Amino acid sequence: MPDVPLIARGRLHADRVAFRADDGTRTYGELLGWSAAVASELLDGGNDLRRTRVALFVAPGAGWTAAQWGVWRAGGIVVPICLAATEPEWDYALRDSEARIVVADAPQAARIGPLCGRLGLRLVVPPATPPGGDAAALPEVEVGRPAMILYTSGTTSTPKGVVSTHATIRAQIESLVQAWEWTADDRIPLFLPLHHIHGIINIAGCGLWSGAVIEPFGRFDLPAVLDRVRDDAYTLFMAVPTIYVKLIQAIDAAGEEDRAAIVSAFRRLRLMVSGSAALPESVHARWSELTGQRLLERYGMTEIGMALSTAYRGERRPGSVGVPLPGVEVRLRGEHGGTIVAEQEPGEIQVRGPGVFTGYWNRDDATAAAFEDGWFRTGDVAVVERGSYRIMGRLSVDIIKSGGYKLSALEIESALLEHPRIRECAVVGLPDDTWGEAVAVACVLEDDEPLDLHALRAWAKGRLSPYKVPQRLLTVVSLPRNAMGKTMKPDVKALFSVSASRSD
Ligand code: MLC
Ligand code: AMP
Repeated sequence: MPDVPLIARGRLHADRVAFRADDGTRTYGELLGWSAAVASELLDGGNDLRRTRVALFVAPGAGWTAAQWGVWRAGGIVVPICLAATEPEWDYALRDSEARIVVADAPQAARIGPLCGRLGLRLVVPPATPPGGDAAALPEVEVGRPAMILYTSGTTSTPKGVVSTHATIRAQIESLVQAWEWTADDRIPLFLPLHHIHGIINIAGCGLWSGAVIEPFGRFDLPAVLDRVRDDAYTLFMAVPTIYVKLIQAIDAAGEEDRAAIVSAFRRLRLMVSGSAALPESVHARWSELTGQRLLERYGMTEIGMALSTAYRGERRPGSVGVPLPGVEVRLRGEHGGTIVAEQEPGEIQVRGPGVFTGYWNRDDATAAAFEDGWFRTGDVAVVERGSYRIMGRLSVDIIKSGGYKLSALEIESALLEHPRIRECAVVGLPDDTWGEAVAVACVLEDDEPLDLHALRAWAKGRLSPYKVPQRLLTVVSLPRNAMGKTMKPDVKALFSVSASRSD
């Protein structure tokens, strides 16, 4: 019986440790038994889930993978859910994906249970440890079957579900395993969330494919991660630029002895990678000066996996995201059509290859609009500079990247407009040394009373994930609009710099 690719790979490493955590280790063999038990429970006497959407509401770790593999082995589609999101956001993802089942560990089940009840969804709480015993017969799952739906915010006011198949996932993983020379001797920390590809594909997916050891953290716990780095627990480290900024701050603040131990431990890693947002050249330079590590920078997107990477063996120029990864085709498209061939001429990055997603869930129009002659339109603009790509920015002003999370200004605006005192608002991303961009909102109020940022944040945290909540607030008499009445976002950004220089 053919297995889904990642599970077939797991069988090659059955006796090796897959996850190491405070509460012990789990081998690949245990993951196989555990996931078979999850699959049996999901099937509940049936023989194939036949693409049923199963939402995953499980803390990062071996239990998460057992659940993911269990859904796959039962023939379902995994919909990973952001644990830090709010109930309205969970409600949206569950309804939009037309999920029928939610798999949750016991602590998460207590949080999502009431919503499952209201939506009439089956809640499955798998065993907390790998059980013994026989599993039911499992269906044959073809590699072209949809495997995962990831929600991504973008140029629409509601997130879209990005559908990938087992074949897409295999292609995304194989490309990275080859380019970055993953082996079964690798050990990597996993502190990024498991509802985005950075954590799911680049870290967990590649690690499990290779038979490596993954060390999960519930969140980015900086002191705990640094302790394990000092223990030489890892060979690889993958993070977003904000995390490197936070690590630099921690190292700069450490006493001399600690600092020497930390930097020499980082120096011993075989590879450190940055991605999901632009790595400032100053951070690249400072990290290299401190640890001797030249960060490998790569560029990717939920819809395509990773597309560009600087060299594992070779040059890693600050500001550059390198060249296409194995199996990925990249072209730059000019403003007026036509493929750009000249260096230094900007164009939209378009991508083609087996790692590209199959479409947005239930959004044929959005899917059609996202492709041009079979090439996926990323909406990111780049130039080629001395043979490698440099990202210049995005075509849409409504997309913000904060700490590696992609946020939609439109989605945040629509939530903020529900505030009883906000008549109009415009959300923009402002340059920020730690977060890359910080969410800022300019508001026109219903009355003349001041609106306090802390109060607005507290209110918004009931509606939006914490990382979407504005960090800056400006109240204005009117928003800058063009003759068509459309808000002019560059002018909104300028309002914040005027107000900052006034308060200097
Ligand atoms: C946390 N906070 C943020 C934030 N993360 N604010 C803005 N932007 C963010 N990204 C806020 C919290 O709400 C909290 O506010 C305060 O900061 C401290 O929270 P924290 O939880 O202690 O922060 P920390 O753990 O340090 O989180 C930072 C982070 C996290 C960088 C670890 O944001 C993160 O995991 N980012 C990575 C997301 C990711 O995986 N992106 C990849 C997408 S895939 P308060 O008010 O409570 O004090 C993709 C494709 C590709 O992009 O190419 O990879
Ligand atoms: P997401 O849609 O969450 O998968 O985020 C993908 C987006 O992150 C891309 O479209 C880029 O805008 C951005 N991104 C990812 N990696 C990089 C990078 N190395 N440099 C600049 N932007 C990046």
